[in-house]
Formats: sequence, C-alpha cells, structure tokens
Amino acid sequence: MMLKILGELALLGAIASVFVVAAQGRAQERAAEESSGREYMRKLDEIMGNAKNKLALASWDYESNITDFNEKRLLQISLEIAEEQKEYWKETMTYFWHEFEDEDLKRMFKKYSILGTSALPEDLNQRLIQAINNMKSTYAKATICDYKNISKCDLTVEPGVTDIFAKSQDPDELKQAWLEWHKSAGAASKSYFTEYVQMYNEAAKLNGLENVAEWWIGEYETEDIEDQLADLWTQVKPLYEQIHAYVRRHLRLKYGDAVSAKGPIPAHLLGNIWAQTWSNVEKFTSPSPDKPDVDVTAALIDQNYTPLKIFQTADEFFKSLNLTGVPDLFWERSIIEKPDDGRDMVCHASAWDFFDGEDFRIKQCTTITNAFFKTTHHELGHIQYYLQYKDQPIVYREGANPGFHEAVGDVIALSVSTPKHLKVMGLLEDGPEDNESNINQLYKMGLDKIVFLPFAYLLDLWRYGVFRGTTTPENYNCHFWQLRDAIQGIEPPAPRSEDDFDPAAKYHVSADVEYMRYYISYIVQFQFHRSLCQLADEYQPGDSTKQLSNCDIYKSTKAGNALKDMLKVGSSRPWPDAMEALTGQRNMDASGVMEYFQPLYDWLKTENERTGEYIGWEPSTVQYCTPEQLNNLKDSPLKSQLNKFAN
Ligand code: X8Z
Ligand code: ZN
Repeated sequence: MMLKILGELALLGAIASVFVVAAQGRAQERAAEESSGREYMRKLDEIMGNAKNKLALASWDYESNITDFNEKRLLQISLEIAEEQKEYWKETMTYFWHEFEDEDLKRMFKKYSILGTSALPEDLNQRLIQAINNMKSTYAKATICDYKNISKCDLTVEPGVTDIFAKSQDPDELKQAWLEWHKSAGAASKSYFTEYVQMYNEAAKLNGLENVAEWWIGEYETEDIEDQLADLWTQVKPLYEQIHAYVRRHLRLKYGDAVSAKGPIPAHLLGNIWAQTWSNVEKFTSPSPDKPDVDVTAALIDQNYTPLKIFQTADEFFKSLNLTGVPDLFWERSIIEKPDDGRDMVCHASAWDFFDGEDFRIKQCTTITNAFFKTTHHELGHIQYYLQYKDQPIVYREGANPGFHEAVGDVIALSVSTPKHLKVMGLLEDGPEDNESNINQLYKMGLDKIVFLPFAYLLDLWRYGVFRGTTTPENYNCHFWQLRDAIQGIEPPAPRSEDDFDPAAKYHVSADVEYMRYYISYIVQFQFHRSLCQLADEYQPGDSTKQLSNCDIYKSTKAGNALKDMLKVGSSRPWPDAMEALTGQRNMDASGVMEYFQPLYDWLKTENERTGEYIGWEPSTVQYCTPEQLNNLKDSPLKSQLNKFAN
C-alpha cells in the first residue's frame, strides 16, 4: 500500500514537473515573443514616423495653397500611406500583445491596433478623403459680398466675415452676412458631408466599433465620459444662464424687439458668426461702462505690433516659465500672415508637428487684434506640447487627451489676459483695481470662456447623433437648431430648412475636426490654471490681492516646470495620471471655472434680479423644423436628450 502511495506520489511529481517545465517553456516563449514585439514596435514606430512626416508635408502644401495639383498629390500620398499602414497592421496583429507583461509596450500595441480610416478598401478611402477635401476647400473658398458694395464679393471668413461681426452694429448688415456665409460655406457642403459620414462610419465598423461617435469618445479612455460631460454642463449652466439673460437684456436695449425678452438670442447679434464667443458685444454691454476700457486691440495697433511681434511676445512668455522657445526652423517655415498673392488656403489657425523632432510650424492669417493675440498663445501652446514630447515614441506624440492639447496655450493666455500682465506689457494703462474693474474684467472673460461651453458641447452632441444614425440627412439642420435652441439659447436670424446645412459653416465640421476637445479644454484649463497659480504663489483663496482671475504666472519657473512635466509624457499614460501630477485631481471638474467666475456669478444674479430678467429661455418661435419633422422628433432619442437640458 505504502509503495503504491509512493508510486502515485512519484507519478504526480513527474506530472507536476512536466507542467513546470512546460510552464517555464511557455514563459520563455512569451518573454521571447515580448522581446521580439519590443523590437518590432521600435521599427514600426520609426516607419510610422516617416509616414506621418510625409503625410504632414503633403497636407501642409495643400492647405497652404489649395490647387488641383496639391490636392491630387495629397490624395495619392494619403492612399499610399493607408496601404502601408494596412500591411503593417496585419503584422502588428500577429503579436499576442494582450499577454505582454510590459504595460508600456502593451499600450503602444493597443494604440497601433486601431488602424483607423486606413482600414477602408482603397476605393472607399478615396471617397472619404475626397469628401473631406471637398468640404475643406468649399469652406476655404467660400465668400460673401460686401453689404455696402455688392459688386465686391470676395470676403472670406478671415478676415472679412470675422471683421464684420467684430465691428458692425447694423442688424441688417449682420443678418445678410450671416445668411450669405451659411449659404456659401454651409449649404454647399451637405452632399459631401453625407458621403463623409457614410464612409467614416464604414471605417469605424472595420475597426470593430459601432460608429464614429464611439471612436471619438474612445479617445478619452473614460468609460462614462458622456455622463461626465453632461454633469459638467449641469454645473456651469446656471452661470451661463445669468450671462445669457444679462446680454439679452442689453441687446434688447440696443436692437429693440428683434430680441425677445424671454426667448433665445438671435445668432447674428453676438459679435461672432457662430455666436461661439461674445467678446465683441462687450463694448456696449459692459457692467461698468465708465471704468477705463481694456481695449487690447487698440493698444496693439497703437504700439505697432506686427504678426511677428505678437508671436515673439508670446514665445517670450513660454520661455519665462523655463519652457522651450520655438526653434529657428519654426520661424523659417511658419506662415503667420495671409499671403497677398490671391491663392486659396485654409486660413483657420493651426499648429503642425511634422514628426521629425525638428520641424514644427504654425499656419495662421494673423491680423492685429486681441483675438489673434490670444489665438497666437493658443497655437504656441500646441507647439510647446510638440516640443516637450518630441522624444517620446511617435505613437505617444499626442496630448494626454485631445482636450489637454487645446488647453496648454489657453492656460498661458489666462495669465497674459490679466490686467496685471497687460500692465507689465504696457498694453493697459495703470488704473484702479477696484471691484467694478474686476467685474468688468471677469465679464469680458465670461463672454469668451463660459459662453463657449454650450456651443462646443452641442456641436459634437449633434455629430454624435449623426454618426449614430439618430440624426439622418433629412433632419440634419432641424436637429442642429433644436440643440442650439435648447442648450445655447440661440436662434437663427431667419427660418431655416433642410436646404440649409448650417453646421458645415463651422470650420471643424467641414474639416473633420472633433470638437468636444474644446469643451473639455475650457473646463480643464481652469483646473490647470488654479494649480499653476498656487505653485507660482499667485493665488490665495480669500485674499483679494491674489485672486484667481488676476493671477499671472509670468516668470514662475516652478509653475513652468510642473506644466512641462505634464506635457513631456504626451499620451504615454492615461490622462488622469497626467492631470493628477499637476493638479492632484484625477477628474475633470468644473470647480476651477466656478471658482474663477464666482464674483461675476454673484454680481450677475443681483443685477438680473434687480432688472427682473427672465432666467433661461422659452423655445424659439423661428421655424427651423417642419411640422412633420417635429412630429417625428417625438419618438427620437434626441427628444429625451433635449428634455434633459430643458429649463
Ligand atoms: O480651432 C481653434 C484653434 C485651432 S486648434 C484656433 N479653436 C476653436 C475654434 O476656433 O472654434 C480655438 C478655440 C475654439
Ligand atoms: Zn487648438
């Protein structure tokens, strides 16, 4: 018996050692596969860097000079690269990267396992690229006529249309410009957009996703991001409603009954063709108009600022924080003014990484205005990110999430725009820093930052609906205006129909740029600003000499180094890690915005109560959906979404 037991034990031991040997063998195999995966990844990343470089060069050539030749070349290069990516993707997928132990290597494989639009068969990919290029060039070439000189019909969006909205206070002129622009840049693109949605969704499916909305949302690596975005809006909405009510009252005082007391605000009266920021109405809506006006545009012009001087000034601010100045090549290759040779180009400001660690450029049709002063900081923020993560693998040369990329330059601009810093720069005369001036300043910021939030949010809520198929081409414009009415409290200046296609009159819709990034940026930049100000010892809650809204981190290397640490990691870590390193928080959170604007919020509540303003708005009476569309809306998912936001 004993022998038998011993025998069985021996057998078990033998079996166990076979397992151990087998397990050891597998572990060795795995380690070998992982190490060959590492080597493969090194090569793949280098090859993808070259491909991205080639693509960026061809895109730059096209966007800075829209010609048939450049378009064909871009198409050809895009298709070639897509084929190359497809081939490598097949090889990438032969690795069992899910089982790798090295988390970082796994992350790189994971990122490369999403093939993107290159997953499309060549003919469909070609249709997608052409649809996008058609929208881009339609937008870039769109023009309207001068109101007073109707034979002059060459006004493009920058500077022409932008200027009219910045300066004109003639409601008829504004209405005409609004209608013309939406016809020229919007309606003309509807068929391209429909094609784009079809092809793009096809690509999403080939990537194992239901549609492009899931793809865009996935970029944020956050399970419940849509709920979080909605919560953020709930937190900020009361402040927005106060600004909305206050501005509506002043617009009524100026334009009369064209603006209703309880309704949405007509979109053409807010100083911006998209009504996305309202800074241009500040000059006649200021809380304390008798206080000295902070007119940075006038000061820049008076002091002979040129586009180059604006760029140098902004670059200097980054350097003062111990961040990196832009390299010589940047100055050589950037386009910072609209060339005066009659060419068609994409003027919308952009910052470019050519993925070779040397070539970084901005393309911007700068004019001497406060808006461009801020945009220049915004774009240089992108360049700063590129510079900081240039030594990361190619696959990590992105923002921690797209919203982070948009926030960097804006964070800097929050300091630059303070009265404190404008005085340092001689752009603002020394004046009292009393409560009224403080409210004026916060109001000005609110017209830029708070007002933007619902616009940015709804633009992509609309696109999510489109990609998910709940908003079909027959309902594109109706659903768009439903959202603008409900969330932004804006109405079109005249009835709209499905012959119009107003979303495409916004650059990012026509250029296929996801927009939720800006919504996120406008929230997180206040979290970043608060932390940087604390590091710079420039913000002390409760201390009126150290308010968040007058905090200038200029020359604080402590703040700069903390920002640098966050930028350096690119997308190598999930964004909450990056955020935590700078702010100690792992969540997006509206408390930064609300803290910044608290004095304005309190003031507006009192003021609106004093004047008996209606807070919120009733639905617009302008017709933008047919009765049939409205009837169909009852059972649509959009309706429940709208109900959530109803007042
Ligand atoms: O598009 C931009 C930048 C380029 S990333 C100029 N922005 C958004 C817009 O213009 O609509 C910056 C703020 C919002
Ligand atoms: Zn940007």
